[in-house]
Amino acid sequence: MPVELKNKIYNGVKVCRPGFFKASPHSQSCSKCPPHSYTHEEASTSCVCEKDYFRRESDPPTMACTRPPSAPRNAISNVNETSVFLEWIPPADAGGRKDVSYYIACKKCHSHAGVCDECGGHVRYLPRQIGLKNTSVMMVDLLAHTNYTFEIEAVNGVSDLSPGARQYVSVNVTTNQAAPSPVTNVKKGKIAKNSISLSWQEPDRPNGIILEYEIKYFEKDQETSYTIIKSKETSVTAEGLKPASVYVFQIRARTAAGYGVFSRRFEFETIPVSVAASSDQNQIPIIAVSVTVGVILLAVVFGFLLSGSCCEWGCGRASPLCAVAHPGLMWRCGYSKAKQDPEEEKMHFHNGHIKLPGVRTYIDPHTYEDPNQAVHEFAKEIEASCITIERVIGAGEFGEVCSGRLKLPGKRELPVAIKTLKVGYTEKQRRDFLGEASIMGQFDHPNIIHLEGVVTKSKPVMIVTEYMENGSLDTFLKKNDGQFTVIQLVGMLRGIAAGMKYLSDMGYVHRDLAARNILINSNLVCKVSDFGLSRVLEDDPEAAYTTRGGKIPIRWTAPEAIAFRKFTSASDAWSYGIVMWEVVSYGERPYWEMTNQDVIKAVEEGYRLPSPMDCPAALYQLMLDCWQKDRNSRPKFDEIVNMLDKLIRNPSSLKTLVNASSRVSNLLAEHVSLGSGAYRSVGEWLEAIKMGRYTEIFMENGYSSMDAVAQVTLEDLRRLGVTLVGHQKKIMNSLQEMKVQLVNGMVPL
Ligand code: ACK
Repeated sequence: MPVELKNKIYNGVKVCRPGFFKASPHSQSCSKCPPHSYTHEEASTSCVCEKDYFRRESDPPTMACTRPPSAPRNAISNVNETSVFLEWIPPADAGGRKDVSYYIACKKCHSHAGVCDECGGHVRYLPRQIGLKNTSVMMVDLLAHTNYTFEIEAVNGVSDLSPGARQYVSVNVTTNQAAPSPVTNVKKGKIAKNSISLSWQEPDRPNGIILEYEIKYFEKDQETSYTIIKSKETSVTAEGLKPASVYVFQIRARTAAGYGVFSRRFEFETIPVSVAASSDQNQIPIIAVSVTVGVILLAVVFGFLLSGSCCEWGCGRASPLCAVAHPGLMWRCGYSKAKQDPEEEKMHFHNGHIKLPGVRTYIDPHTYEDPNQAVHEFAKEIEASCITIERVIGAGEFGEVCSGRLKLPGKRELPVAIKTLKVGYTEKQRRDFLGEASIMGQFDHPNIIHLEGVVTKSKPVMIVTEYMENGSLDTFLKKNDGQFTVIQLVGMLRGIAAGMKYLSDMGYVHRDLAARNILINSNLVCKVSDFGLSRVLEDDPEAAYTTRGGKIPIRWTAPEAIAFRKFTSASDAWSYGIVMWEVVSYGERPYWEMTNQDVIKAVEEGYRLPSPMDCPAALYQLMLDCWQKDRNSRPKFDEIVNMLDKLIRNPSSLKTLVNASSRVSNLLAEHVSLGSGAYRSVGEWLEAIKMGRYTEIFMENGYSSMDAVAQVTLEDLRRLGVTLVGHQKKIMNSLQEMKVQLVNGMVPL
């Protein structure tokens, strides 16, 4: 080789000149120094790396010197309660190596002082913190309401040899509120033959102020019949137990963010009668008491079953006496299904027995003869002087909606939304207005709008809720068209599904789930709202009268609910599918301007909304699943939450989009002719949708008739130079709409 020839030969041994090296004296030839290395000496056995380039010990001398990678790019975050998901794209410069991995540094920051500390060992990283090969990671078990900075550093095999600054991209996030972590440490106290005392420690991560504990216990192997008691302290005594029996206890804590999960099971055994007798001088009175307790318990259980079967056989209201007779059990007996569906009842009353769900059951405020009793049962009365109204933010059915501040004694000031009841209201209006508070006050979940309390003792009557900075989801999405990553949109949908799962577990059917009834806060957390009693009948401007007399928001409602008022959690799942469609299409109106009658007809005939633009195939499939005609085939909300969690954990599953050309096929005949539609020419149509600037391009490229235009796909638009997403959307949606109208015969053929 010409380069080799220039190296000198002494005593038959080749001596490498500067710029060349020979790793072994036995090797015959000199090699040129690999990239980013040099040698100024003759007879070098290796080359030295240039400044800022390095060689690992394990790198062969023939390998180029390399350097640390540049910083990762485009990091995005998605916060879900106290978990944060981070995703980024690889660095522009891998430093010349293939062994790039990522390291996550976590810092907890104090918002005012701008000071940050290391996060400490409580944070878990999934799959790991160091040596990440993928470009995403999830951090769990963070503290609630805390500012964190995550630094995503790209490292490679020579990063630790470089004295230069670390190359990272940082992301600041604030975690949301979260339920407390489980109680882990439960100790038995005094044990008698009929009672067991317990004490426990506060959960490791309370994530807020603990409002109360719920203690669930049952006799071992008799889980179907359990008792729940509540305690504000960290100790309790369960009484009325059977002697010499093992009882299983589980405890969970509640904060403003809701209940945490139950602790693991703790088993304790009451002492036998004989032991108790020998240590107890007062045996006879105790037996008498326990017989009495037994009789009372029997009476309670009997009354309980009676009220259960009463509900099952369709009596309209549970007896208010029930609540008075055993208030401790009121959440069970007071439950009435006056307004609920018989099929839903099976969730709680099965084969004549009460199925006790793990969560409390929603109580219809209609159960109460006195609506004031219901509202005070579930909502805290607030003194008007604690509220400062700042400005009007909207209009509700009953009066203005304002924003303001709430300062309760001993608590920090909170931003709140205040719904007011206008002056001159009727008694029914007052009842309906406060009915929403009676419903909302029963819920306690981070994805359900939180009720702070009500003002009923002075005027105006008010409902005070947490403040959601970004208002209603539909308006917010329209204002921010195209501004979010798919992961952010899925995060919003996940929140809504989690809220709906909670409601369906409580046995509550929403009936008006729509993006306009979801509120969104500054952290993009979505919360289900609008629990008005008469809402579906009167309040929602989208609701229309059906032939059967009810008023229903047609575009959001399942066919069986429209046809025969079969409102269930499965019909809520249909509406959830429509909300998914609204979210992915940034607040587009479902079925555009089709009339309600045409929507009913199209859906009955098996047509479904087409995929929104740029929609991940997995999301559209979930929408179609929610729109199954057979309501039992629709996914349950827990399945929806699980599915969305999986997608969030594995974002590459969201990369496959619904094929643009197949977008229309679901709702429409694909090759429908638009020639006989509302517009006589392509120019007229484009002008009508304010896209007249493209008329010439369309005409020049052969789209000179409405029939030809009907075949245009998104790819065609891009090819024609329509690059603005907003314009693409306008044109494709208008085409879609025209085809829908034709298919439904709205435009005379
Ligand atoms: O889209 P918006 O700004 O959000 O306009 C409506 C308006 O009041 C009438 O309902 C807004 N709104 C309702 N509840 C709240 C709340 N809790 N926080 C913030 N805005 C709210 C809603």
